[in-house]
Amino acid sequence: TGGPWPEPEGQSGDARFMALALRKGLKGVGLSSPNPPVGCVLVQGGRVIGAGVHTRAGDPHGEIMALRDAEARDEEVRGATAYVTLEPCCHQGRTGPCTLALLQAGVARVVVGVRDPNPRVDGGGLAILRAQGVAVEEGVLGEACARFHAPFFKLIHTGLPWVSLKLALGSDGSLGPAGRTTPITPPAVQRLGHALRRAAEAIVVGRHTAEVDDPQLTDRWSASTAPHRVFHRVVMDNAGQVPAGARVWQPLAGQPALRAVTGDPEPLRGVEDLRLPPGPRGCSLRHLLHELAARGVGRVLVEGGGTLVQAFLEQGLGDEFHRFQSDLPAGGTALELPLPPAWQLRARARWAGGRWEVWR
Ligand code: AOF
Ligand code: ZN
Repeated sequence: TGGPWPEPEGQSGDARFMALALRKGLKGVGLSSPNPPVGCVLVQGGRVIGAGVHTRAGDPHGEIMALRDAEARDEEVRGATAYVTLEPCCHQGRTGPCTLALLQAGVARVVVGVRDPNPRVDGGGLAILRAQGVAVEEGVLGEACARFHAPFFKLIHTGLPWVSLKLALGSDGSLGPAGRTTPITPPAVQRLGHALRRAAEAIVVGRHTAEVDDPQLTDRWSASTAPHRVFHRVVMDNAGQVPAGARVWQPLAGQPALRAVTGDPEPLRGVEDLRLPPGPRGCSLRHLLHELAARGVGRVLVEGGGTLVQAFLEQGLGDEFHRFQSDLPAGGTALELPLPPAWQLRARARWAGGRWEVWR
């Protein structure tokens, strides 16, 4: 999911423990939205005595989970250092404030990756800790932490979820001949694809992809490890053309199927229609994103097809692009992809020398 993130093994001092906090935070990705998946590690005398992560809005924050972990392990928290990927909150929301909990537990030093841009926090957490005599360090692995929490920052600043775009292309830059289904990718690449789904709370595909590939768009996250996870399966089907028998419409627990429409097509059993105003191409994608945000979605994965990914790019509504590149031609026409220059590349795979290379 995402990455590459700094490996704790390759770091020393504060950076090493912050890398551990990031690794812990990764466990909350896909679960915590609209909240950030904050990771926290407590260290006493150079030894980790507790770790925690925020995995659900309304549940305790990462810091609280770490304090509870240390307590459960019978560890002494007084005088410890807390490593937190995001500035501890100082407000009373659904939970909190974490600053108070850290102070009460007697934590002596707090190392923070990046400030919380939430106007209710925004440096206030750091100020409170400092005022109470806690040693505060800011910006340790700051860039990595900012990148890790970028989806939350975007949600706070714009109200829109983070949008990852994914396409598998041939060496000719094409998706293959029109109307053919996407070639089956090897297990390593399928795993990467599923890791991208797992990091998202919604998947979106175009009508053509839903019809030609007939995918289920399922998430393989086990229900036992994350029973509250909701994975929205969305098809852009303006005029309601995807047949009622398509696999994507089959009901799945915790994975609601949504149909984005502009008109008033015949309703489908078990499928919720998102009625959207028309946009530059089909439905308004901006409205779609707002609708998803209203359902608590903080991360969206757009898996194709080419036209839909192009539409997101043209309208400046994508945040990162995952390109799965083969070194064999796919045999269609090259797809125009108006990628911004400073594009974030989070993961990719390439067919090279007779095998797939996968980067995380
Ligand atoms: C932290 N640690 O693990 C997280 C934080 O409604 P609440 O109480 O859950 O507060 C949500 C806000 O708290 C969220 O918008 C963000 O500013 C901060 N998230 N803060 O100290 C955490 N998830
Ligand atoms: Zn908090």
